Amino acid sequence: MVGKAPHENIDEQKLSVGSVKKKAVGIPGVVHSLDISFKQMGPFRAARALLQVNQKDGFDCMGCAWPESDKRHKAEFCENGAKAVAEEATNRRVPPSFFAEHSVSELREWDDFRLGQQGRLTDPMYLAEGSEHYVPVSWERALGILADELKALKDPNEAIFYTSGRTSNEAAFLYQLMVRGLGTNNLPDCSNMCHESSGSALTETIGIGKGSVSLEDIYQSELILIAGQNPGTNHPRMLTALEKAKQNGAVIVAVNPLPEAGLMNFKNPQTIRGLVGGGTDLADDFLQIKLGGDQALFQGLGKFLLEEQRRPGSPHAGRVFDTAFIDSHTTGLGEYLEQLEHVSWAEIVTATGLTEAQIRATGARLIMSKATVVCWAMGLTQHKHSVAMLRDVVNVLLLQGNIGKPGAGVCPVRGHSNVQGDRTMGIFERMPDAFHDALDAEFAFSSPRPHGFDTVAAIEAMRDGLAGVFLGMGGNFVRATPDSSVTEAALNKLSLTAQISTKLNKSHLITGRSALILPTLGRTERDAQTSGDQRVTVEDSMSAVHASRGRLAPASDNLLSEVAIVCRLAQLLFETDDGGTRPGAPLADWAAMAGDYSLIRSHIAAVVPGFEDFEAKIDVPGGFVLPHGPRDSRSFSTHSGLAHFTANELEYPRVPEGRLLLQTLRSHDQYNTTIYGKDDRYRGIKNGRRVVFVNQQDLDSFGIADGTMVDLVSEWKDGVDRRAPNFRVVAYSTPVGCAAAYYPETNVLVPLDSKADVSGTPTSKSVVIRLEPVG
Ligand SMILES: Nc1nc2c(c(=O)[nH]1)N[C@H]1C(S)=C(S)[C@@H](COP(=O)(O)OP(=O)(O)OC[C@H]3O[C@@H](n4cnc5c(=O)[nH]c(N)nc54)[C@H](O)[C@@H]3O)O[C@H]1N2
Ligand SMILES: Nc1nc2c(c(=O)[nH]1)N[C@H]1C(S)=C(S)[C@@H](COP(=O)(O)OP(=O)(O)OC[C@H]3O[C@@H](n4cnc5c(=O)[nH]c(N)nc54)[C@H](O)[C@@H]3O)O[C@H]1N2
Ligand SMILES: [Mo]
Repeated sequence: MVGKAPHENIDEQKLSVGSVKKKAVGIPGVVHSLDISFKQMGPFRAARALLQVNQKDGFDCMGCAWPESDKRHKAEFCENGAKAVAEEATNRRVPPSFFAEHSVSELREWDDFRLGQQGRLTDPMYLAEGSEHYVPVSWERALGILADELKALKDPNEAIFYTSGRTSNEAAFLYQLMVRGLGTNNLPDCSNMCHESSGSALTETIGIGKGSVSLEDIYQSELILIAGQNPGTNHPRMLTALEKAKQNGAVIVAVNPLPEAGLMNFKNPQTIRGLVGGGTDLADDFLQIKLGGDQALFQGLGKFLLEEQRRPGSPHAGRVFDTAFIDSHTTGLGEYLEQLEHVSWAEIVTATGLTEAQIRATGARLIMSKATVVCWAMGLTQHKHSVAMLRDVVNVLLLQGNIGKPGAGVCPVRGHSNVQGDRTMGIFERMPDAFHDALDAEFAFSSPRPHGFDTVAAIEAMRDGLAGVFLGMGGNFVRATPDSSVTEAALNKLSLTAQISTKLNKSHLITGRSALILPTLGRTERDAQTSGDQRVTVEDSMSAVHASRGRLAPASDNLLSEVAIVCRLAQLLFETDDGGTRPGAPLADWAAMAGDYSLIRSHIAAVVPGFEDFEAKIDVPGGFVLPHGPRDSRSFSTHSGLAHFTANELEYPRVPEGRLLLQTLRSHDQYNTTIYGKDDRYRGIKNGRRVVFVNQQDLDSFGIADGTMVDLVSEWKDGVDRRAPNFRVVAYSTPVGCAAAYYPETNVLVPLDSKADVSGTPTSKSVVIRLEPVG
């Protein structure tokens, strides 16, 4: 049975705005996801696919990086997980005849939704210089073209190797080995745009860039702060964990500019009460914070704790801080407290838009809690001062010893299902020396040590004519990155762009002078190699590594696995005609590894700490948890061996008169640049995506009515007006001065050099804009 794809782009004429929902999931969620599943897969394939999601012998859901609980439901059901599966396991196909029919210029006019809806790519395709149509090529020819272009570069640093976070550990490990074998560390990844700020802040302060909590900690926590995250849409299975925490007595505080439905009330689709009853109220308090105000909030919380620790009449005087923990495990308290003394409540109130009383009340909750977790996602990582903001989150947790004890810790909730694992495997433009040393020893070569380009630096290099070839291991680089016009022009300058992809997207259409599409297996599909069917592994947000095995028939007979593509390319790059290894190249048996992924895992075991006995450990259902010093033994591998308090000057965005601060975020019907549908059910939007959410008070002061069509124009210090045309204004509950609109339509507004200090992450959650009524 072959599904039908829609013929049209999203028709914004049909856009309608209804009421905002206060409850997440329940029956509407189940109905909506089954509807999408049946349209894409048909009922039989849908049932087969959905029954294997996150089961111990099934595949890992590519919907998000939230961990699986030990007691899995027969269908670990999540509305958006089901949509992610449907998107990959669809019956729709993009065969070579599709490209004969449609030129690249024509396809460039299609929106992201319509492109993605066409279905799965089936054959390797080549777009020759000057040509308007992709034509089918053999794998041999496709990989030959790519290898020849790479070999022709004057310097390996003219090649850029992007990775999106769906890639398995096995493919990621071989990919970085190939890239380093070629002689460069140019390994930008989606993480540069995502949780890089978390990694930077956590590595500096606690010695490891990963979260310190397990699911059990969430269940046992007494207080959970959820800041800058919309789990109802982006991590729906997290709501089940929060519901359980709540049943165990946890208090939940939501910190967000928007009253997100999932944070307010959850109707668990796994339970009858959830489906037909009133659901569970999750957030006890909602702090409707201004965009970028979180550093001020956490400084305010620190200040309150300090005041209570010192206030003579306070019932908690002298007992607020965990002095035993502070004395034995931390350094830098003095400078931090001095900073808190200097910051004023007035400034904290201005920066947050909250009242002092609200902040003190949250501080009082901290004092009452013996075990506190802070969870966050993009709302905290995509600002100019995100790293400082997250250091201040760590400060507050350290004051009360909330790291490395049951029910407490830092919980950066990752996005892509294996983004954390890809980092562990070496997808990073600046891996530590210890990793390079181990890699060199295992493969008898010298990996390059100078740091490579991150995502923004890669775009700058392309723009400045310093790059020649781009290879994407998954993802949709041109749409995910900031400053769309600049990035598109930068890619056009290359000699070749090649994409290893499952689905058609804009990155296949905005290309270098020539381009390749290398279609690959998805995670739901059987991966048969010479030694038999293969499994791969992934690491979730809580450092648990486990196996994933696809069982559905591949979308086409002409797909190669990501591992096979890398191995075949590496053979062309590194092997001599008689099968030997070129001088200086890594010593590795690429053909054997492609035939049997357990050989890759034995190399990983030798290179990456924590993966000893890798193969045996993934035979255990549910896999194993990687070591984490702060979580396991309160040991901190910072240069001092202690956890670091840091003194950070208070920053917050300042927006000129008549302007708004825009955050770019996800609707309920999208997965990053993949658009599943046209609705954002919880926020009341139907049949359209070009909407901008603005506070009524701002609209009144601008004299703009709800429903008006406007252009969004971003203002930046370079004086360039970046414009996203034709958005419908929606009056919405958001703090005064703060607006919201969907990504990737708004990426054109994010200036390339507007990025976070230290981490380099584009500031996708703080873009200064003005509204210009159309016509
Ligand atoms: N269905 C689905 N699931 C996904 C994804 C998807 O696109 N669709 N994407 C995956 C990926 S890669 C990622 S990284 C995650 C993203 O998960 P999220 O981070 O939840 O995604 P966003 O939609 O960017 O939402 C940001 C949230 O932070 C709030 N926010 C914005 N700015 C601020 C701020 O300054 N302060 C505070 N306190 N809050 C703020 C917004 O109002 C919003 O609720 O989800 C992953 N899972
Ligand atoms: N303005 C703005 N920009 C942002 C963000 C934001 O909040 N605002 N968020 C940022 C974040 S958090 C992230 S993570 C990035 C996401 O950036 P990316 O990871 O680059 O984008 P995706 O949309 O997830 O990539 C989708 C494509 O991946 C391919 N794909 C899917 N599955 C597989 C697979 O199994 N293998 C392979 N090889 N390919 C596959 C498909 O072809 C699909 O079209 O975007 C960032 N950009
Ligand atoms: Mo992400």
